[in-house]
Amino acid sequence: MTTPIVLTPDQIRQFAERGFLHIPAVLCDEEVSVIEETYGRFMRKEISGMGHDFCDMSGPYDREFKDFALINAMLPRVYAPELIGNVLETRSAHIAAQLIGQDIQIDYDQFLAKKPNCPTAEFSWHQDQGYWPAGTPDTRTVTCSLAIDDSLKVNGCIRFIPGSGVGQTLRTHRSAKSTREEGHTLVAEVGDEEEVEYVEVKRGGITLHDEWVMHGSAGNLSSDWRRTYVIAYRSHATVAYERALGFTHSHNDKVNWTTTLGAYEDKAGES
Ligand SMILES: O=C(O)CCC(=O)C(=O)O
Repeated sequence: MTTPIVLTPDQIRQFAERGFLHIPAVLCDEEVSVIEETYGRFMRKEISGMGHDFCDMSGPYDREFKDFALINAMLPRVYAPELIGNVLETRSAHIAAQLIGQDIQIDYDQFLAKKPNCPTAEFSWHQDQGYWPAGTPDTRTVTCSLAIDDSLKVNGCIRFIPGSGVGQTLRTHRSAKSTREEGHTLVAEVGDEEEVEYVEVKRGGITLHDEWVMHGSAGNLSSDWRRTYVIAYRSHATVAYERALGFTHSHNDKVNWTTTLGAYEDKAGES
């Protein structure tokens, strides 16, 4: 068993002030390889019964698998319970608790993979809170992204606007496509003068971000995949509150909940 990662006061301050943090080498190569086996089953579309939880984040739900640009496997631990308790879950839970408190649990998990040579495999600028129900009293969130492949500028690594979430103000989000049926992602405006920081992460490293920081990623211009494994932590009270609204982070949810975009009647999911 490895020694748990203890964050320094500077790392905790960085997360609070900038809204994100990069920690290299959280998992070793062999540990990533174990996760990769299950990951591969999702990427080959071998897991059945996922409905809209297996989709292309950048396109319509009825897009054919062969045409996917940005593969999204939502809630993988629900569909492959062997993931429960894996090494990333254990280590990221311990790290997240140091950032936002001990009263937290996994809210959702997600596999995201950008196809090689795919400029459209992008995440528009957004705040995660823009995807989630408005009115949740306690929004504290840590979203952890593990780099399965080296995540580089050329393959569309995550990028942030440091400090953009400090006021906890939600910018106006609109659908990145003309309707959300044509593409699930949302986009918020970024000013020309805003400083953008790209975070390149080696395989086994993680980034952590909060629910207010503006972030996104460009398309994949390399000839290799960019695969990430996301686990988001929120408080027990918040998870209970949002589940009572019927919001489970599944793209199969059929609920009415309100975001900045207004009420959705159907197919409301999240990032
Ligand atoms: O890793 C990326 O490309 C962006 C993912 C993202 O926006 C998120 O996890 O909230």
